[in-house]
Parts: sequence; C-alpha cells; structure tokens
Amino acid sequence: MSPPDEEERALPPGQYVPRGWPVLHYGPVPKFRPKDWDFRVFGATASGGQYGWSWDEFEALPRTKALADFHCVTKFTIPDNLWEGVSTAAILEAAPPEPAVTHVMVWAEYGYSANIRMSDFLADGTMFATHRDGERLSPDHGFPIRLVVPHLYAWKSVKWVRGIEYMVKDRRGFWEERGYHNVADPWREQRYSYQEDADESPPL
Ligand SMILES: Nc1nc2c(c(=O)[nH]1)N[C@H]1C(S)=C(S)[C@@H](COP(=O)(O)O)O[C@H]1N2
Ligand SMILES: [Mo]
Repeated sequence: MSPPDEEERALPPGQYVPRGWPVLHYGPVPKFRPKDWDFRVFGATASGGQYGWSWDEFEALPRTKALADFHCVTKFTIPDNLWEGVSTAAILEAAPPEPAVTHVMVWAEYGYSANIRMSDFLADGTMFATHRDGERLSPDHGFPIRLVVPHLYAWKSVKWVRGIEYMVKDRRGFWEERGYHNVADPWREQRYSYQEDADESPPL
C-alpha cells in the first residue's frame, strides 16, 4: 500500500487546498511609508480618547504566535500557517474599550474595513500579523501588518490595517455591505448575507 499523497485533514465544507498562496484583494497595494504610518484606536474607548502608535512603537508591543489554516470564501484554504505578530489582547489592554463595546471595525488603507464581534477579535489565534512561516509579510499579503482571524472567512483578515474602531452597536464592513455574511464562520458555510439570522446582522 502506498501512503496517501496528503495527510488527511478536515477542511470546512466546500474548501480545497490550492498550489501556493493566492493574492486576493480589492484595489491597489498601498506603499508603506514608516514615517507617515500610524495605528489608531478610536470609537468607544473607556477613556473617551483616541490612541495612536508609530511604527516603532507598534513593533515594540507584546507578540504572539499561532498555527492556523486560512479559509477564503472563494474556496481555497491555505493550511498550517505559522502567524506571528501583535496580539489583539495587547491592543485591548493598552487601549481599553468601554464596557458596552460589542464589535470592532478593522480599518485598512484606502478605506477597506471588516466588522467582527469582540469575541472573535479576542479569540485564540487572532492577531495583527507581521510574519508568516518566519518571514515578513510581503506587500501584496498585507505588509506591514494584517489582521488574521483564522476561524472566519479571510475577508475578515484585513490587510494593511491602520486602526480599529470600538463599536457599541454592530455595523457592516466593506464586503458585509456587499452581500457577504456578517459573521463569516467557514465551518457553518456562512458565505452570503441572505444566510444570516436576524439576530446576527445589522440591516443591509
Ligand atoms: N485591505 C484589504 N484586506 C483584505 C482584502 C482587501 O480587499 N483589502 N481582501 C480580503 C480577502 S477577500 C481575502 S481572501 C484575503 C486574501 O489574503 P491574501 O491575499 O494574503 O491571500 O485578504 C482579505 N483582506
Ligand atoms: Mo476572500
């Protein structure tokens, strides 16, 4: 008997493993200018104020690692990525939200955004990644930082992140306004907004 070509692994329904790591996004790849770059936290903070980090300050924040698969709604899954970056918990600790905050809007260059529940933002493995498999992210994969939310479809894994907004009420991000599912759990195949339950989605 010959060994199987690939180790048996559970993929979410409808997903396949492609060759390589596709690049997928809307619009151009932004140029990173460290002097102009900052990371902002705004919205419903506990203090009522805003927070900002320069690139050097952001790089000095507490770091974390996680091994996780990456699921795109167009059906490719990239298995076993070793992500490394700044933990979302570190951001939350340095910039505490108001107790009433339930959701986070993650904002990127050029106005791309994705909304996620606070529980997903703080889930194990969710981070602002700077590295994958020991290498700095390339510009087309989100350099200098991208959010990684491994347990949700990858449009929530926002590349070129510039800040987050604490929200006391859910609001739709870029793709969530354009027909994609508000929550985006790949194991439940939550691809499109017509699949949403009323209690997990603000009006379109
Ligand atoms: N800023 C930004 N982030 C984004 C996107 C985008 O259009 N803009 N596309 C998302 C989508 S739909 C996917 S599948 C992943 C793809 O990440 P990759 O190009 O590193 O594979 O990035 C996500 N993050
Ligand atoms: Mo995607």
